[in-house]
Amino acid sequence: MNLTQDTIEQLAEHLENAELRREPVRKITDTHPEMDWDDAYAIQDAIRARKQARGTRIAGLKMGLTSFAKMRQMGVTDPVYGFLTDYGACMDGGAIDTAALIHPKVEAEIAFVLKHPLKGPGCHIGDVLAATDFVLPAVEVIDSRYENFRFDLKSVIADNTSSARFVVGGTHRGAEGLDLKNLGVVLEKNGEVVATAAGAAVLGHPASSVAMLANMLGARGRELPAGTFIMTGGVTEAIAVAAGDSVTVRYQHLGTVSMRFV
Ligand code: OOG
Ligand code: MG
Repeated sequence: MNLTQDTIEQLAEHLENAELRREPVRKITDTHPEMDWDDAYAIQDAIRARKQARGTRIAGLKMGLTSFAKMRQMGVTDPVYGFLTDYGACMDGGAIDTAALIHPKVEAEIAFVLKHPLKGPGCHIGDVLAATDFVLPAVEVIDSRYENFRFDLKSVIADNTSSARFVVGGTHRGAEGLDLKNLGVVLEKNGEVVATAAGAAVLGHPASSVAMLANMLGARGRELPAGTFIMTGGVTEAIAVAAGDSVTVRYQHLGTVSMRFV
């Protein structure tokens, strides 16, 4: 760690205020180029603590930048993790208020709910599938607090990996008998197909994203408890949305997830 506790707290407040006031800011590595990975996750943890102190509940965890499409789009090379909040959960088929967001984008994702805890290091797809209660279709609405979505990995980790809203579909299936690698995903905006992918777009198999999360948390002495809801990362590049847009994502074997932006 290179930053003092005071600086970590101050950067957490700065980034959380950007979210709450919807005022984008410059990426924080411009002013704090010395910050390291532990500093970045410490800032994210401090944002989480600020929210929890005000009564926010943590709804789950997310992996980000797990597909080559996303890494290419954002110009980065490694996956990251963040947390989901209770106020971020939106209804399938409902309306999402863009007035509370800066520059939202949607991502089609496959989500897992665990029935057993997972603790890295050494977690692999087999451990994840054995620990999975069921999988669900989900859409993440990301909203970077950085101007023009311009960031580097440390800045985006500190900004809770652009986490903002998410919508979970109602079709849940056990992982057994589901070919998650070949599972097709079709993303439509205003009735037009704008992106397509298969589950394998995420690190070769969405379960490897969960394994990587368990291993990244394990390196920090943490584990994934039974019952954890995990979003594994966008299978395609993220698609910008604005008030008036509607989005439907069709998942092979897992139904659809839809929302409109107002
Ligand atoms: C970072 C978050 C990426 C995903 O699913 O890849 C993410 C960003 O692109 O703003 O959530
Ligand atoms: Mg995402």
